[in-house]
Amino acid sequence: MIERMSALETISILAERNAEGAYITPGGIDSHVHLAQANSPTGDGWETGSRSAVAGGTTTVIAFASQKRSDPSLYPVLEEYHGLSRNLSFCDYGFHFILTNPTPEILREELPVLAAKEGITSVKLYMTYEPMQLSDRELLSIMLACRSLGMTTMIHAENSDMIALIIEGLEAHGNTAPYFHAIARPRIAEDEASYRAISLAELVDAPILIVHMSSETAMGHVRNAQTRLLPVHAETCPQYLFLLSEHLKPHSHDDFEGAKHVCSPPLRHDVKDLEALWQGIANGTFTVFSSDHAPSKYDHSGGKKLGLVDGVARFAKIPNGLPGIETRMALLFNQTEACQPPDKARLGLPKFVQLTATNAAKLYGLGGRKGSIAPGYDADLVIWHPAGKGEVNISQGMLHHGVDYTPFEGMHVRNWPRYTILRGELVWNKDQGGVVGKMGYGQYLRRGKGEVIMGKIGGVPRGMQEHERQYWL
Ligand code: DUC
Ligand code: ZN
Ligand code: ZN
Ligand code: ZN
Repeated sequence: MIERMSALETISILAERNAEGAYITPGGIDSHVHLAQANSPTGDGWETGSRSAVAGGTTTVIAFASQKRSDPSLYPVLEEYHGLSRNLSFCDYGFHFILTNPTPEILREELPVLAAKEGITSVKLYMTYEPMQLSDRELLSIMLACRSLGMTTMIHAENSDMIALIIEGLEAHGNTAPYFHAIARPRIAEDEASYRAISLAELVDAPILIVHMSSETAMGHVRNAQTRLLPVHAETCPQYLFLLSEHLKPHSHDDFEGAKHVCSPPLRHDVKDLEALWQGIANGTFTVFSSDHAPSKYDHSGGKKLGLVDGVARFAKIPNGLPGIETRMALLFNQTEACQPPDKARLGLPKFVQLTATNAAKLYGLGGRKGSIAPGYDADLVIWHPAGKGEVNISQGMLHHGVDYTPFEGMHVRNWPRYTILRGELVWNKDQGGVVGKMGYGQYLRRGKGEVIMGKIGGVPRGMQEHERQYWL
């Protein structure tokens, strides 16, 4: 095995042998994936999910260890999720906690220990979904605790009551087909919650990251906050850049097939929505580009068809989330100048690297080790095909995940990772052998404190002057 400190050495060896004329980028870091999670019953486990990751050029994933409301402590939760992943991963990995019951003991006593000893330095919080959602007061308490520990607070921002009201009305009118999922969760629900999340974070001067953003207005709230130097980060995902709500409509032979495109926030209606998000990619509003790989099988009695109740489609019962861990890197690389003529390219290669690897490493406490090609870093690399080679029509048959469809079926990309290298070891060889890494080679990563990438703590708040905080904080 090639040791750490040898990324550059690795490149020179590969450049001589196999990589002539090809781009080499850092191994992808997918900082938002759901694997073997209790609340996605037929989703990928670690074996299939991490195998799929390396086949798509991702060498590190950060998945979720999800607290149930009834869990009074996070230690058993972590043990459970270690148990589900230990010796099963093809890629390196860490965990974020999903907090649903933020007791004072957890915030004051457990989080500091888990950050220092277990290297879990980020949490995800939900503003929607009854079993998981938190009140504004709870969000504030968690943000404060995380701020003092140098942890990153990720937020799923949608207004729960707006959505509940619309679902009630849709169901009363018998409008329960998959398409109505996109009606039930309008952009304003995301806009309002994103603005509120930013306001809460501003009050307590805490860094946040709003996950899986899909709305131009919500993105504008983030952009404004960043302009005021607030430490507000944003994430978007392939589905919000490439897919529209028309996919939720009935397909030729299967009225329920729209269920394959049910995610939250939902796919938006208009190509203008996609264009707006591409602007956010180009102008730096988005800090990370992750898959939000949240897979459920379509054709499985316990999976997507959960939304078919006695033969009647009920969108509100369809598990939310799409698979995408393997397609993420190639879909974005295909939009760079490496694959498109200059007037068609959506982003440059440096931005591709920041969005798929470097920024996630910094934000989530893996800086100095992951996310860049430099001395002292792990030799985690993707070697692409030379220009003009390696094109692929994405199809379910070529993928390595555990689910039975891809929402990106039929999309054409001009390049695909030819080799994936994790800590100096070849783990994916597209030409010969496919996934050649060993299950269990992936290591658990104890992460350090996250860096603030956008804005700064102690910036210029609008809602509360710095001197006012001294009386209560
Ligand atoms: N949020 C996620 O992060 N993933 C899937 C569904 C959801 O609501
Ligand atoms: Zn979410
Ligand atoms: Zn479709
Ligand atoms: Zn998610």
